[in-house]
Amino acid sequence: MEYRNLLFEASGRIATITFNRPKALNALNPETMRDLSAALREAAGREDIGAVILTGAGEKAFIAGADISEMKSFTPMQALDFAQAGQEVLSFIERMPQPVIAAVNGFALGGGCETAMACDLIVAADTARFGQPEVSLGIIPGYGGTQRLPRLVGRNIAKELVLCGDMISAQRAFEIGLVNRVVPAAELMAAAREIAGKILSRGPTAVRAAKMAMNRGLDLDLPNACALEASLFAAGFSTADRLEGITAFLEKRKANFIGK
Ligand code: DAK
Repeated sequence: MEYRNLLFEASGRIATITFNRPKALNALNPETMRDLSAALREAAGREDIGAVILTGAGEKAFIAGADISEMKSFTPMQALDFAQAGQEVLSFIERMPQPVIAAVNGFALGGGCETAMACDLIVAADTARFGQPEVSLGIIPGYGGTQRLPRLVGRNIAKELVLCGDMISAQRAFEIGLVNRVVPAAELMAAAREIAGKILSRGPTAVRAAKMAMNRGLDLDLPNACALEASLFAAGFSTADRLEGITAFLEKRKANFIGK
């Protein structure tokens, strides 16, 4: 499928979705959010895709936030549509079966930082900058930034970022636990693909269930989260991959997973 504001490329079981409005630093407008929703659903529905990488076109930005110029003229109903559609897309990233890796190549601000935070892992170029600058515009984060950021980095660090609205370096983002890895900019996509490749070599049904257990479990209290884990653990014993993985270990050979 063709997208107006995104590039979609699949190779080696990895789909790469590239935000492609470099002149506006890949800012998110309603059309881009519609594209993103469709592209993620395309990836989720394809059996030949086992992992997704999100990145930004150009060297400057992953996503510099929601499109400020388009937001200026929103009516309250358009703002509501934009909010609901965006929140739905980001929670779809958390619900979709494949792992999603954000390869942050530059500014990840506002909605850009929020998009990265909805992903399963974040790899950042050493030149990347993160931030929730909404309060400088007189608004608050609207794509889950006030909720996902404290869950990722803790309440006080999140408050400093959201209330002061300053940008932080990739290195600082790594130190506070916002990103998994910082790599030289030229090695960003290779690093993201390497992590995706490692995940793809593991049991696909187990990877899917583990993502679900962690993402859904974080919204539950511990006893219910552990009950969810136990159910998913038990369901794993109906898969061919479970038998193959354990048999391969005992036979001292590499497992040949089929994703069933
Ligand atoms: N929107 C639209 N255009 C943007 C943009 C943005 N967020 N960020 C940059 N651009 C455009 C600039 O206007 C400029 O366009 P031209 O003048 O060339 O036409 C071009 O990209 C290059 O930007 P600069 O010339 O400013 O480049 P610099 O290197 O000097 O500065 C910068 C880069 C990233 C520091 C700066 O552009 C900047 O501060 N940008 C704004 C960053 C920002 O505040 N982002 C947060 C946006 S608010 C909600 C859901 C979500 C949200 C809110 C509500 N609901 C559900 C209700 C999210 C809100 C946000 O994300």
